[in-house]
Amino acid sequence: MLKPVATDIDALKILDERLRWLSAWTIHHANHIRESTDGLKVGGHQASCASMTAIMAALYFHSLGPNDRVAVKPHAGPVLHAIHYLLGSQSREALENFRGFGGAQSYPSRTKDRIPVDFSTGSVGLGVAITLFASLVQDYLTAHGRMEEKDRGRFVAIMGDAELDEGNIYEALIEGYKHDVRNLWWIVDYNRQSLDATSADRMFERFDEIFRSCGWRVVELRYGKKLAAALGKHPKLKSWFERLPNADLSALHYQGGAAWRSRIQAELGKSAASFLNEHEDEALAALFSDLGGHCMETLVEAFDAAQDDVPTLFVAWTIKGYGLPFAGHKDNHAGLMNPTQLAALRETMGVREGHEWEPLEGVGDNARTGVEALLDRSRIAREKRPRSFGKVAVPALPAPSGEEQSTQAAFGRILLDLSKAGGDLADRIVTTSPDVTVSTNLGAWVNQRGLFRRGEMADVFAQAKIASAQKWSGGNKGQHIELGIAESNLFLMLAAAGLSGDIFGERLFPIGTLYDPFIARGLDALNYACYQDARFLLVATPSGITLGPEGGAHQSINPPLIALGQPGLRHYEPAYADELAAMMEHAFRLIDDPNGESTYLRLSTRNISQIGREDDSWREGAISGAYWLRAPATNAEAAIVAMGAVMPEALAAWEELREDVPGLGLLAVTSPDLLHRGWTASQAARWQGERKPSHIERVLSALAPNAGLVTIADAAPASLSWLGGVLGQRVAPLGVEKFGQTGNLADLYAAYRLDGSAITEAVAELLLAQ
Ligand SMILES: Cc1ncc(C[n+]2csc(CCOP(=O)(O)OP(=O)(O)O)c2C)c(N)n1
Ligand SMILES: [Mg+2]
Repeated sequence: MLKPVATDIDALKILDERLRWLSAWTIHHANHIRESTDGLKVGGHQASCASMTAIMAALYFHSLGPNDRVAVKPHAGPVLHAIHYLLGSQSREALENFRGFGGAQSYPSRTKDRIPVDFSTGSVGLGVAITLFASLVQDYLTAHGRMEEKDRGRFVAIMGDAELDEGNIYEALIEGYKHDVRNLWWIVDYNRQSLDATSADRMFERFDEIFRSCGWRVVELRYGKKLAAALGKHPKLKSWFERLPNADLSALHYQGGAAWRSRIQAELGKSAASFLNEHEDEALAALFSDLGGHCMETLVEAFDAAQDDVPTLFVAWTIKGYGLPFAGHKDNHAGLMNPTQLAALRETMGVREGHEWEPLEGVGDNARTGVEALLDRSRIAREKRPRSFGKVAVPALPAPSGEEQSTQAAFGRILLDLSKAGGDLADRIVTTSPDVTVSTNLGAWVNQRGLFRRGEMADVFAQAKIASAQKWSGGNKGQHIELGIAESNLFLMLAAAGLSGDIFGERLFPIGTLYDPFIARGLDALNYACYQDARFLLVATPSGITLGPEGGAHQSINPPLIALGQPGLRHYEPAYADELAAMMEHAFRLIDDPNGESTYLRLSTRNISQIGREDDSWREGAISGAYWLRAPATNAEAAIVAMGAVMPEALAAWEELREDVPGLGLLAVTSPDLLHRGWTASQAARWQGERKPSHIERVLSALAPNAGLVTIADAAPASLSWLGGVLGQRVAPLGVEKFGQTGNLADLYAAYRLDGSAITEAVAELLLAQ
């Protein structure tokens, strides 16, 4: 914590102006000065930036310590870049190329920006909530002795007021309350404008109540010092001001001093005469613009006063577009100043034409020393930390034994065995689940490793000697973070824990479990986690219509297609327990590999007979996405291509057909996702002169060029049907295209054509059609 000296406030005010100028100029440059080759609007949000330059100056140049981490409102990205430009950690070149290829990103990006971005933002609400889960991860690491108390930081989210409409914020708030989260500051840029218009008055103060009831301290920063003093002297004026609806307030800010005067005259008459006489129009506009979020003294005082660890919501009143010609206009969200307006702003900022990029241009000699000193002190807090990988040894994971197993049960066994064997990896695993811990087979692991709680949580049922297979006690050393049923929180938890190597320098191996269909519930948060390159293992089970009696609401159909289109996440779908063990081992390695990624395992509750193996040759193929479970004869006319839980049907059909269709192959697909990626990468490489056939091309070239493929998966058939495009082979796709329903496996597989006879018929048709 940097203690302010009197001159710091002046320096901070100067830096506030610099940020307003540089953010506006960066956006202006990209739109009006940089040559456009495609005629597309470049865009940017000058008004949203101007709204919070004071807040960000107070934070970055005064309040933040080296261990604090911030999620910045996405459309204030240019302010963050301007901060780093002033600190010397952002280049002019990157700013000149704002929103251009390889330039500063439109919205702060951990992976794409060269400046230290603690959390990427873009999809509003998610950046806010991830700070809460990051704070929970910090508590976890300190409780586990992986981090020292003195290295703890605060997690700050700077958000727009309309961002408060995102439901995921309240899901996080509820979860946070249960876990007694702390060290959080959420700062609302309360400009009462969203994208489309001004925001609804009826929510005023309701947000405060919601947060307070979840244990937060709410600090309202409504007035700057000058406005507070002026209104303090005029109680009638104050209550008039406080009753102004959002839209009226914004309109007055836009219209300026004369409009304030005539409105006050009309509504307060004589009682406001002396006040109005004391102020010229311009002074009136300036006075009413002195809201808390623009007043440096107010901000610094408020931040200094909140130094304990109580989670705090600051509601900082602001004007959208503060200091810009479209301040307060309801349409200003994507508004851009025209060159004349920009030139006028430049003049008022004391910036000479041609010197627009000079960091401290227009700052007088007297003030410069103080500003430079403040920048120097702030610099240490904001360095980009190297990412941390490759430090954890991942042991071989043996497959659980058993003639018949489901992949879901095998998952639980593998984790249990790992827990019993102990070691660094086991100690760094943190599991989490939105109220489906037991039903996704994490129970045995939790029995071993316990729930994570700050403070002890006794297992009341166990103490009362009530028989239960599941221990449910928690404490500081527990390794399972139990969440309420909110899948979005699961993915944010995985994102935060999956960034622990980057944020805290301590790698965790987060494993999250949920039912496969409910991935869709948290999809944007999942994408958000992947976009930041968070590393985790997602285990989705049960899946497909194979779930049987649970029925259509719980039977997933399209997650393999989701995974096919999701960068940063690799999908594996094992049929057998030994495949699963290999995949989990690989997934752990990928978590701790600089070039790795996260893994999604789609598992099933179906018990199936395990396969006898002659050797380990299947393993490499299984990790690469497919292997021949039954090798085809050279130039075979047909193959069955199957994935996951329907493998027994595929094997049975293969047995039945092998005499009639000599050389018939059975390909076990373990990852359509990896096969597709390999295929397209190899195509792209052709144009770079290094064409090597991809795994799936090599595998399928064992068949005749015009061979027929019967593809089958308990999922959307498009997961596998594209395989025909690889070598131009013909395809008969089987899979689930309609909503599922209750039933036993035989009935469901027959009705949805996932059974042996569907495969036999499809093979016959392909052969006949030749
Ligand atoms: C999930 C999501 N939905 C929609 C958007 C598009 N969007 C970007 S900013 C914005 C309005 C933001 O208003 P507010 O949070 O008050 O920020 P301000 O610009 O007023 O500071 C919207 C709808 C988005 N980025 N993310
Ligand atoms: Mg707003």
